[in-house]
Amino acid sequence: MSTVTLLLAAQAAGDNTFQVPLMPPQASAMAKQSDALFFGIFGLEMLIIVLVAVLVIVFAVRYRHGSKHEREYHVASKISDRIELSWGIPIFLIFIALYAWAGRLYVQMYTPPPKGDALQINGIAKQWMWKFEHPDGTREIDALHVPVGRKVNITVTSQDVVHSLYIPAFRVKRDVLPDRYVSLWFEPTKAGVYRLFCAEYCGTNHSRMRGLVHVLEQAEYERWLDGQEPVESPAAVGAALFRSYGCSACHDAGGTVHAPPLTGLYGRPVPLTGGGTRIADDAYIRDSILLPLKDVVASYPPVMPSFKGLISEADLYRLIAYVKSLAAVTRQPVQQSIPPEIFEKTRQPSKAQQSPAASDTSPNKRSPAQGNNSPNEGQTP
Ligand code: HEC
Ligand SMILES: [Cu+2]
Repeated sequence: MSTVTLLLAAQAAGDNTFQVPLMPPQASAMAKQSDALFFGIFGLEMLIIVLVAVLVIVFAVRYRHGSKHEREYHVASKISDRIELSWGIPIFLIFIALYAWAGRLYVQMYTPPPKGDALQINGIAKQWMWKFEHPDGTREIDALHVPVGRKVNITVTSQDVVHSLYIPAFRVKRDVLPDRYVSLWFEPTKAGVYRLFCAEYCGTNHSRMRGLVHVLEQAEYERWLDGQEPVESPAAVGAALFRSYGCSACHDAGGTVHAPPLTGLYGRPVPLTGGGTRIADDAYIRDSILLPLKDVVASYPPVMPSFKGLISEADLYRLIAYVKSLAAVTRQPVQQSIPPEIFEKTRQPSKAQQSPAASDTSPNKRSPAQGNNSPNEGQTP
């Protein structure tokens, strides 16, 4: 009941922009573009349908049985070729243009904005609810509060079957799969309350797997956050989990097992056993924990146990938040973790190449040797 009242109130609230009947409101930057494409294609198709229908009717009447219209007339083949080409080529070009337009929009829709640009929300779908967690750890179920005019990126996974996160007013939808992080982004342009659905049949109560997105003014959003029960930051909870799951026994300095230190890991390329690298993003860290044998860090033994089935999706987000927070920790100057002979090599080239290598904040490639615990790591010069 309250849902309906909220939505009605939102619709009544001084909203005087034109709204196409039967369409959800346009409440994101993407909505206008998506609708323009939709109506562009729809309009063109309507034109063609009407043209064909009119010709069918006209010809059916004109050349009906018994009518005296000329039927033997033939156009010279040269002219008829020209007629064919003169409608065929433009139609072809128009459809290619539509394809390019749609392709551009698709890429835009599914390329998340740069990390620093967007409010990062973590989501978990399960039968039959949506859970969201804000960067400060505030959690909500079947509701999502976001500020207006700011990009929002939701990283989401499923705890059980395939679901699909769908917010019609923002014209965004993304399938949510178990064992995988997908992201969905949008930029709300209008304060209000909008519906959120699961758009993939996922079991008995699929039709109830829905919620409301509350788009608030920035100040109101902050007030809302302040009004929520205070929670520990995800990174702090993650740090405690890192100890309780026994990760620290291997990964912290002084561990008995030869395991890579996770400080400064996030966002860097990791060299892998068997060649190749992977950027240490959320998905990589998640895989490292659940499928440690998938990508083994170069020059480390594949001894990390899999935690598949042992750690909940919610705790995984917190462990990742903890690893992420370690990236901000000041690292030892890079040269200290590079064995002397390799460090000498990096020093020899021109000054231009030397300076990024010497700075500990630059996103240096983690060379295999660097990931290795060199004898003088952790010592001060
Ligand atoms: C038995 C020791 C051990 C335990 C326990 C362990 N790890 Fe590991 N971990 C390793 C080793 C060894 C590697 C490097 C080889 C590999 O990639 O599998 C590694 C690799 C990783 C990586 C990739 C590091 C990089 O530099 O790319 C991450 C992230 C990671 N572990 C996180 C965790 C987390 C989180 C836990 C606890 C839930 C954990 N590990 C528990 C030994 C361990
Ligand atoms: Cu669902």
